Amino acid sequence: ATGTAMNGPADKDKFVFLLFLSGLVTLCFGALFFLPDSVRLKRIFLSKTESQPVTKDAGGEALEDMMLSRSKTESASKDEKVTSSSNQGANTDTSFDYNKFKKCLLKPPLGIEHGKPSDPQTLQRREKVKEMMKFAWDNYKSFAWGKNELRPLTRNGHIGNMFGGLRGASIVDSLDTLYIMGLMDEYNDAKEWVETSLDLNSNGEASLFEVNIRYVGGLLSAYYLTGEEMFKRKVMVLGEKLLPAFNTPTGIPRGVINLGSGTSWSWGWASAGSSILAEFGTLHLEFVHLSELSNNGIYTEKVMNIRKLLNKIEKPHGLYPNFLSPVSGNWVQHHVSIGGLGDSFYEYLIKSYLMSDKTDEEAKKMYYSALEAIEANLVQKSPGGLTYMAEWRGGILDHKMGHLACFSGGMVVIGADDGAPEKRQHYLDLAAEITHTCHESYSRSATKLGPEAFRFDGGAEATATRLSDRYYILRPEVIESYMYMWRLTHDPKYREWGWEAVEALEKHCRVEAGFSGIRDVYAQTVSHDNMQQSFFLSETLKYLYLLFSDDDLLPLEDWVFNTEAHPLPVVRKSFSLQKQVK
Ligand code: DMJ
Repeated sequence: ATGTAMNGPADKDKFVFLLFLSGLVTLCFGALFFLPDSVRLKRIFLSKTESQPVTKDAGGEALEDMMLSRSKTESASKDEKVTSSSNQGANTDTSFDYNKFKKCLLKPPLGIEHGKPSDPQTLQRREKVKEMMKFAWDNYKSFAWGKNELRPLTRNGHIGNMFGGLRGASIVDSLDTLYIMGLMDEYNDAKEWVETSLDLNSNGEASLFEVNIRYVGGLLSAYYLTGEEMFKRKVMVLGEKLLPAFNTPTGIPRGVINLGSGTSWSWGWASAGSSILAEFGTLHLEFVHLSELSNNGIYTEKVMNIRKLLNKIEKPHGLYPNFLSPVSGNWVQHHVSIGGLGDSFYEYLIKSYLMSDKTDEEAKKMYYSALEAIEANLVQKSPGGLTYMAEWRGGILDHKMGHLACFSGGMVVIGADDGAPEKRQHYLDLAAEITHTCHESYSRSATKLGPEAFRFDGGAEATATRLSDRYYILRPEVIESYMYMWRLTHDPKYREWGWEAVEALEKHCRVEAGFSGIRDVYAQTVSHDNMQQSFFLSETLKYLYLLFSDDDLLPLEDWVFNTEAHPLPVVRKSFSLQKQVK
């Protein structure tokens, strides 16, 4: 014990000197961090894990560069300036060659004649859908211009709190629909608004998921379809603002982000601070394209990190529960659903594979295994012979299907060809059965529109049993499945079912100043909810228009629709190779 004790004045002097020396070293070391180029020094002195708390792997360096450019972002006043600073994060040529990209498409995006069908009745139906779009758009423009949605009964705008202070959701969501329909005056108005008035310097709390699927998706599509550089500049600024949401111990983003400060947190309603599968699992397509356009791999790294965690984690019966902790990376509870909270995660697995020019084998494997687990555990047949996808709560089935889950007919059919060859027909049949069930949920109502959720218990067969499930808010999923089923089977019944929906929308949802959701699909006299959702313009009307168009309008060989129906191009191997040799 004495060996460590002080032995007199000489030792005391040594101790004071050593203390002084260590103080000096600490001071110098600390000062390095305040030097202007401190990030590089941090890289030298800190270990990889210390310097990159956000992602657990490769993303560290790019993240730091991103954070560096972010501080420059704050001092920039114009969006365009921000873009150029953010591009400093990439270490290679940032220019995306639009003309080369166009040459790598297999077919012209708008077909030979904008997908004009030769059959007069189909053409007439398509014209009707175009008129509906113009009517919805004109009323939005007259009464809600620059707001997020139109309130068609009170003739004013709605802003809401999903988009963190961003405005014009209906405009951004409509750009591609207007463009493919050839509504060019309207498209030009929309484009001008985005250029002059879409303010990305907002400071509010946004849903990462909603901003991604509507704004990022909408701007990306607009860019890829038109080649307007302005859309690209805007989307790059916005994309960068979303990155801090991934700043969690696992890299699984939280649901809500302040677009100004970058602070993020979980939804108050999500159990135990969890993140939602359908939210963090629905970023892949857009983020891959953000990397494509910026030549900055950070976006792809973020979503690949999510993918890796989901692939690795143990799954109950092979199923993916809806709630995951962004801190521990564990499931928070065992609720599984192909409808709300889970839906588009599955959709993005198969679409990631298709969008990768069928090279993303991991996504493919995860999709078909997930589908197998869904079939084994959730797919049911009702006493009346209807196939449906039930929900699963810790092993107990809830015999209900949400309107949202009706996208799955389309999902299963677009993946039918790439699964095991012996399962192709089975998938086509499953997709057709699910789409049929969803159609039944429409045809069994008084309005011929479907409820928010329908059940298969207590004697119910594809009908809502609770008052609170009876509403229809202009959702697209059932029509989305008709569109895909039509494209892949050409069975005329899907066009007929689409037309039934058009007639029902016209009869019950069209009001004097736009389209409105309704509160009870079973009521003969409808009560309107006074909301024209932006997804009505982006999805419902677009899918209807495509249903009545020839297949060469946005051919599925070249385009994959994000979950808000914004078309994103397949990333061609040939294009990537061209980029490398540039
Ligand atoms: C849309 O915003 C998207 O389709 C999303 O995936 C689910 N909900 C709405 C439409 O119902």
